[in-house]
Amino acid sequence: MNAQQIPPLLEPLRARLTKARDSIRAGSWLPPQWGEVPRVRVGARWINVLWIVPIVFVVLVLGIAVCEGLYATPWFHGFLALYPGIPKSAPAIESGFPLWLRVEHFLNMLFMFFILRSGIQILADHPRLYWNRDCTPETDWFRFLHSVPKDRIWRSKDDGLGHTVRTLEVLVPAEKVWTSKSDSVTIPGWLGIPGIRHTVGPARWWHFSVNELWVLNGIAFYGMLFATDQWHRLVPTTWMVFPNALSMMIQYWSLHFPADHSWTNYNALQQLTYFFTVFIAAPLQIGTGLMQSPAIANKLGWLGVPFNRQRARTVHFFGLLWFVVFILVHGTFVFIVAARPSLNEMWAGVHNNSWEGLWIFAIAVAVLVATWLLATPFTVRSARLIQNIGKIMVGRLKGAAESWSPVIQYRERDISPHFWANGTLPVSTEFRALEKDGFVNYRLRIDGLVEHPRELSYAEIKAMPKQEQITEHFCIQGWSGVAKWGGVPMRHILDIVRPTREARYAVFYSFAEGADGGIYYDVHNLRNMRHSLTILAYEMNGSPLPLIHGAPLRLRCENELGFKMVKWIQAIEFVHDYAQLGAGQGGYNEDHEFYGNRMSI
Ligand SMILES: Nc1nc2c(c(=O)[nH]1)N[C@H]1C(S)=C(S)[C@@H](COP(=O)(O)O)O[C@H]1N2
Ligand SMILES: [Mo]
Repeated sequence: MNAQQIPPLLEPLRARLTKARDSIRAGSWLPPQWGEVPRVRVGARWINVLWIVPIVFVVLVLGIAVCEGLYATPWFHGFLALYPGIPKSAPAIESGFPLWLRVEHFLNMLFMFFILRSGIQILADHPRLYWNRDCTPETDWFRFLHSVPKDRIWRSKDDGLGHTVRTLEVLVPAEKVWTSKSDSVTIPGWLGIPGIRHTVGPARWWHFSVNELWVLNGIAFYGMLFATDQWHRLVPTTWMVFPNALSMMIQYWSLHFPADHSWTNYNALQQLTYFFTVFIAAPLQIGTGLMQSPAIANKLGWLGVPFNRQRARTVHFFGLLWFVVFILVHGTFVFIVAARPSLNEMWAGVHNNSWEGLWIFAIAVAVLVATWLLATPFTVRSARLIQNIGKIMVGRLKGAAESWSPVIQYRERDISPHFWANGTLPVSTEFRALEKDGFVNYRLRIDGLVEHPRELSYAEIKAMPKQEQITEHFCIQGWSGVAKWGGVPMRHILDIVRPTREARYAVFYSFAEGADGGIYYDVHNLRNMRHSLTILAYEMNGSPLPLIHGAPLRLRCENELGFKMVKWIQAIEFVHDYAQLGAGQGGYNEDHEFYGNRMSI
């Protein structure tokens, strides 16, 4: 039987899914919200990071005075004779700057700019950093948006009988609850890609796709480095690198710039910083980046408790700072120490005083500037294309990661005191009526490619085998939280309705609308549905599921990012294909916000 001929039994619901634009349009997107100058919390005080400017200035000037003084001492003369800046035993590189090295250096630069910008864009979707996994408001140590407004923090209240009050007094308008979307900020389009608020979808495709190219380039670089004598440039082979680096620091800081020997040797200070960048900072960024995903965080097992997502995110941010500072200082030094010879070496591969390097460098800069300027307008106009290219480049890997590891379960005491909320509550009169009666009249419709279509009442669902689990939630925007969920395993539902052989996906239809109109939905493959921790939850932290978190029923699919867990579920349809639903991307945020359908990374 041809699966496409089966009439969809949930036709009215399907009809309420909307098409979506292929570009980002200001009119139908979240309105802009500018953040503030980044601040760092010290105790109870928030300190503006711009203080760093005068502090660095004072440190630089004082450093010059101190190093000038040191430089003139007889002690330093003796020290300089012993440690001129390059260890005496350091082998000289004979191959200069070969073409492969120059090309990889350029590609690295090109990729790095995209990675940094898209990384900042992702950060702007939850403009706070924490050391704890819970992301409780006021516990952030860094932010570039005001504090979460106290009167808009959603707190579940206890009714005195040990039950969380099930409903909010009236359906809460979105403006009254500070959701994680409310928290996202606009950044300038020249800085982020594309700067527009809540464009984490396209930004992630950029970040991951270019990362893939960057990693490939890095692997080629490591390989060539060790296949030739070039590794001597970067890898110190004597402890003398440290006193020599100190010597270089005093020389530079006292404004005595010694002759540059880069053609055959980097000085000890260059060697240490380049070594750190290539062999420590870069792998650390890859590791801490991946550790923020459910697939890898769960793979870490209990190590994921001390090395939780927010710590990884914080360390990842320090890595970002390192790369930014490195690029600025490295670039500055090229120009103040030995501009022409350095450009000749790194861009033309020649060791002379010609102008050759400058021309090639100028062309490279033109390419970098052009791609920098085009990235944002191109992303705004062709967000769907970015999504499709991203899927080709990294989609398969993200999909494969769904089954990489079992999901970790936590202990009661790990439960987060605060759990962010996201999305907009259902507003239909139908839902209000159900909600008013405590969902006694609620029916979950399960239909489509199943042998036994069913309508299950709330009471029937609660009478089914119940499973409880304490798990970590990973929102694509960057926050996380641990909660205990109770509900019926999806496996049990599958046993009842028995999907046919043609069924490949389960579509979850919400009662709520998405931000851009049309009902919120998401599509999961059946393997996710058979996962031992996939449940239809009606309890949270031992109490009835609060309305804002998805009552009467919400999906928990623990190996995916949060947006895939549809709240306020009204129906489930089993289908063969999802191309004909909505805009065909496999979910509301996939259609409207350019997310991927399989997202365990
Ligand atoms: N119907 C509906 N379900 C939804 C959303 C939504 O906007 N509408 N948001 C998703 C996102 S992005 C996340 S992170 C989780 C948040 O769940 P919580 O509000 O219980 O924290 O719900 C998901 N389910
Ligand atoms: Mo989310």
